[in-house]
Amino acid sequence: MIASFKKDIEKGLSSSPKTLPSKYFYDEIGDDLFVKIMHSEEYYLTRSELDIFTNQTLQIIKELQLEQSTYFELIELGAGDGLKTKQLLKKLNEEGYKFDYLPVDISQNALSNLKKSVNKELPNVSIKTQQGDYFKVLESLKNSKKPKAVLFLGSNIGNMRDNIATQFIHNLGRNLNANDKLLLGVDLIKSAEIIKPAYNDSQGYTRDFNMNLLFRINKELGGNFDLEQFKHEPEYEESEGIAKSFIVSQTDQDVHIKKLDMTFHFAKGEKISTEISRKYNDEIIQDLIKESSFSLVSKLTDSKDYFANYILNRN
Ligand code: AVI
Repeated sequence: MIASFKKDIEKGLSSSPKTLPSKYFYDEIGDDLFVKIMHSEEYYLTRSELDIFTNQTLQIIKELQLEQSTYFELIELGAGDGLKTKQLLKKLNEEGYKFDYLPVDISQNALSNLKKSVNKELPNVSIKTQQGDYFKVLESLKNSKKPKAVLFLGSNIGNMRDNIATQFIHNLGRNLNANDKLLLGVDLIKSAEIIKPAYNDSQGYTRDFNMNLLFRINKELGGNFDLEQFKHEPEYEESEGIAKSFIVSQTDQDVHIKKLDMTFHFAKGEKISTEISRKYNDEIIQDLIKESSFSLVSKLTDSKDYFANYILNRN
């Protein structure tokens, strides 16, 4: 981990414009902050998707074409705390469906916690956690003859650039069989008035989440970033539909990173790009899947039309 962290930080801070990969938000501190973000008033994404999973559960089951008589696998990529999925598990269980729930995550800690809570709240649900890289796990599951429904929720796909997301969907298709399903949860394009506060909450959790990148570089690589001299700055234009997070240097300054044996210069006002969170509409989704083996089955939205769950069929 430290080797790739070092390499990615060196590459990102040496490029112009400077970048830092958002995947490094998520250490123990970052995981904690992300939970706080999800519960914050301004971050509507989690609540909106939970609204769909709570109020349209039977519709989800119908659109996924799950059958009571056929054993299937419900695979979740990047399972987190499973809050939304548990609504679906509960309904499937009540209605007598036969299935294995296979949450996939890189973090064994997240999976262990999820397993404990599912075992406690839904003791009849069969949960088989899968630790590792999404595609390696999917490849290992490919030979199973059971129908599959894959969940990729939370607008996690929005943290990928469109070309990477297209590739991701393509790879998913390669690892599934005909008539398997994909449920893709995405945040929808809407006004800056709603989106910008979601990436700049009043409690400062998102600021700390973003600044955690500099904190980690200081802690793990011996950097001397003065966090007071950098500022969290989100941007969003509705016409583009992409929320962007930056860290902006407040002054002309040099930062030394011991473990890289390198010094980086930051001009006053210079921005480090740290994350993109793409927002979607039907056209963008159609564009993402047009070269893939998926076709659109249906779309469910929450009561405010903020968020969508697209259901796709593997042809
Ligand atoms: C995980 N991901 C979908 C979040 C998002 O909305 O892009 C990460 C996040 N970044 C800032 N706040 C939340």
